[in-house]
Amino acid sequence: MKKLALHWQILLGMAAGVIFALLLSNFNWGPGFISDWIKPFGNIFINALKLIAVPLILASLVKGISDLKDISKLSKMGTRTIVTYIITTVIAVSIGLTLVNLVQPGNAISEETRNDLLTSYAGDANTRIQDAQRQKESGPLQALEDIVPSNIFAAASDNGNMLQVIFFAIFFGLGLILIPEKNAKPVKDFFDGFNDVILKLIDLIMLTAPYGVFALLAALVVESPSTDLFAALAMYGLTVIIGLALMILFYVLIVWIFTKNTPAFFINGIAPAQLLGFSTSSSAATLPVTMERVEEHMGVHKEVASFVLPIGATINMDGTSLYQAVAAVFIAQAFGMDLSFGVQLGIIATATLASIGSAAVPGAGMVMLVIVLAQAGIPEAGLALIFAVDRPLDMCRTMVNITGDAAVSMLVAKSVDKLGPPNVLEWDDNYPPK
Ligand code: DAS
Repeated sequence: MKKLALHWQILLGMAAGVIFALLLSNFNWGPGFISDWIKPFGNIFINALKLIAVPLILASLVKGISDLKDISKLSKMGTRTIVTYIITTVIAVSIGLTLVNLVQPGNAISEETRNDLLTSYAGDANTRIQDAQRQKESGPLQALEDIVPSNIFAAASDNGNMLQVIFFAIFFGLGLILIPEKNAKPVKDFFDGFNDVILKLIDLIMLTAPYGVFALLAALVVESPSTDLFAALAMYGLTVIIGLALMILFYVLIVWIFTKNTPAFFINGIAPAQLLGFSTSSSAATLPVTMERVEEHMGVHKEVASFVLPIGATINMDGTSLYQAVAAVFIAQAFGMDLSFGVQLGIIATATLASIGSAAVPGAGMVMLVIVLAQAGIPEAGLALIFAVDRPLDMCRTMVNITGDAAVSMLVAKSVDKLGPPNVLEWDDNYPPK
């Protein structure tokens, strides 16, 4: 039988987890059996993802920063590309934060279920909540002071100091840019290789995802039999999807305004890449199709597309950053934490950085969410809530990541006069006609 694509396996794992737990709940040994013999596999899956977060930050940020050197060297196109990417990402995170504060999906959880959550995740939750309270009581610049680690190994070991690891990675990357090229090359080659290894590890971890989500959902059903948790998860998923849809609308509008290409033209142009991104959950796997669509059907000159899109596939993940903002605040709401405005501003910074650091492979955005939670003092235990339903959202946010890259490539092409006349669908080989 042809092997089922991974995302169908994961969706099956989710459904099987719920059905298995519901069936077992009819026998009174069900909850105990699942907690003792099934739930640990869900925790192993989560631990493996958390394990990979710090190495992923180091690898992708050091590589990303050192690659920036070549990019900014590439004259104004490089700077324009990076500035536009960062602007669209901050807009995405802001839309996510606005929506999750308006919809308040986490508050659909009853007090009783919230207490269940706090009890079953007591260790991590209480520590995080106390940390967050302590942070509130400390001085105005405490958050700034906490960014600079006094010991990188201590920072890397305590998941609570992700910004310290990010700070070190950026600092190290800058140092790498400033030393002579011949000395930097072996270090850059090391981090390129290190990055490849980490991406392979994410692939391997994601192979266990169907079993991990089976265990997570089975545990979720027996531990919080209340339907309000599932209602809250549904509201959370809906909030992410509404935010992602708003991002697509945003891209259609900016392309229409700045390049005169109509919404119909833009969507027809990018749709095949969107569908591939949706089904693979990987911007990297879709990149060749995104490039073909943008060059052959949306009028972007090859010189611009071959520069802007590969960068976008790795550092521009607007869908992911929006999802991370919604997920972080949802978990805080689920644990009854009201995040201060300052902490939410911090989420804009960490979600933007986390999406830049996220690799263009399935599940990467979920791994980097650990950073956003840790920095905001939100219990990582909440990951068990949303990891179980992550894959369908990964498919949607990857589609948005790709659409954002295509939109920015058209804006950049327009700004360097390398965009064909608007709304011309098919290009012959001697494009551009001048
Ligand atoms: N799946 C990632 C991508 O390829 C996005 C994510 O994991 O959030 O864009």
